[in-house]
Amino acid sequence: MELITLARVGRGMDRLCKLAMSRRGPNCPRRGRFAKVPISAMIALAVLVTMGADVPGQPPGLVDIQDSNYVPSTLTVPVGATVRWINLDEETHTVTSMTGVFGSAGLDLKEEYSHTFTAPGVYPYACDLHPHMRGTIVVN
Ligand SMILES: [Cu+2]
Repeated sequence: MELITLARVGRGMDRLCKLAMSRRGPNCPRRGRFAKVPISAMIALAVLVTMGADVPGQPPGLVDIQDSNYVPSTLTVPVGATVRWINLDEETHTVTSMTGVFGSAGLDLKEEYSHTFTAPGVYPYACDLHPHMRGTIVVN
């Protein structure tokens, strides 16, 4: 994910400020006053800006495989989304559709598997090696 510098956030605030000035007159704080804005507020804004960034083809779905669980166990994504699973366990796991729609090989630590969901539906899956491990992708 793209890191946004505080300078860039500052420029964004300037832009907002100019917008406000054009409507209400010149009671906008000068740039120097942004130095008094708590750094946590700046970071929160940076996170919001990052989340709002529309990146075409950006995979909206990520499932961690952690402590023999799929996290989150149910993930809802839009049609066309690519879901990426990452194994964070030292143990080998698979991502295996229970309806034969998709399936990974054995994933070792830090290995990944991705699948793009092109049709709406409910897609249950499990681990071939640990059948009690269950997850569901909901596509709508
Ligand atoms: Cu497993």
